[in-house]
Amino acid sequence: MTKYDAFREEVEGRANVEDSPELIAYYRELERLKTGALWTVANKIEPWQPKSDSVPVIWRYRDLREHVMRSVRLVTPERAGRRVIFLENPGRRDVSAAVGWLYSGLQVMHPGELASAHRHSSSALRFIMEGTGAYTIVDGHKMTLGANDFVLTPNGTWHEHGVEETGTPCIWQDGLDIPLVNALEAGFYAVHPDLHQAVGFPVDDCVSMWGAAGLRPHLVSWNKPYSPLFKYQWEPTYAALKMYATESDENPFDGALMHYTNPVSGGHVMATVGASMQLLRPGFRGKAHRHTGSVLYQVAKGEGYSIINGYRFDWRERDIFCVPSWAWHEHVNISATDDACLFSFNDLPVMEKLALFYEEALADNAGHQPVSSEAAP
Ligand code: 1HN
Repeated sequence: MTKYDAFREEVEGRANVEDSPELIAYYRELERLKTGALWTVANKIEPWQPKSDSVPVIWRYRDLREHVMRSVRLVTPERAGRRVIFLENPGRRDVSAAVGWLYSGLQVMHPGELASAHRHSSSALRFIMEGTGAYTIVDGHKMTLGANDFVLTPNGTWHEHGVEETGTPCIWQDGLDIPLVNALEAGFYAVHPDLHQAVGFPVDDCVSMWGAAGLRPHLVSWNKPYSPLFKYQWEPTYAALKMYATESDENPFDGALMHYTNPVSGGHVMATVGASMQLLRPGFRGKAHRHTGSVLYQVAKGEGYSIINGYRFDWRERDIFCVPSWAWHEHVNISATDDACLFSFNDLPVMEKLALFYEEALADNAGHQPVSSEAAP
């Protein structure tokens, strides 16, 4: 029994009013006055504990890749704006979310293609899945991108993407907070007046300036609400994780978990979206916990499975899966010889700022969930 079940048993007095002809007539009168009786909706709008409409889902790359590639023949980036296949959670179709208030999609671009510049009040990121020659330009800063690199296009920045003529077809995951921004009714969107922006700085200058571990440039100031480091490369990230994994006590839930940070503040990379990479050593079997906030994972390396709300989801490189808010989850690396790495992004900066972050370890069953013998619904 969780502490919430115990709490529920102790508490009386939830709404329990039976309909009568007079009450039904009364409700109609209230409705005409654009009002309602709280006791008819109280149990729904005040759940005992977070109740996500999102369901755990895995999107396997081997199922999706061919369909993503097919879109290249069907639409151009000019026509489509962005050539993206988005991930739709069956419980969140109404807001086009992959989980909770987070959007995700797979974007594909061929060598020589480029998409026009725009900006919006949503914060966005991309995680490169395959291909060479991809680049993103953010407010005049051009960044070259390779597999497992992570790039930010923070809210309000002009951004555009392309693949060099000499490159190969590229696919990356886009992650955005669009559903959240729309829920808050704060969405703005603009196309760049010249359709493209001039590159105003040396290529990859943000990495030269802000990318040195533990060092901050003296003469450059930064006071925007997002990281000035727009690109986090895979090699130094992986090296940092391996180093951390040998030196630290293991986090029982997440193995060696590190957060991409704003080098100026040490905080999350953007105001509404955080991102992390974790390394699960060979044979790692994590314990189950749950927390508020939604998370989308992308497998950067290795093979394993996660148990989410009692269902097992087997994953391998480039698969994407989601953990809805307050869902139990535990991760396992099935290899006895190789480590596994999970990239993830989340809305935890929002939960933290609003003082809505709660976390709980599974106490029962030595910290592991019973696993359903059925496939996930
Ligand atoms: C966007 O700006 C991109 O910049 C991708 O590539 C997907 C989905 C909705 C709104 C903006 C991009 C997007 C998006």
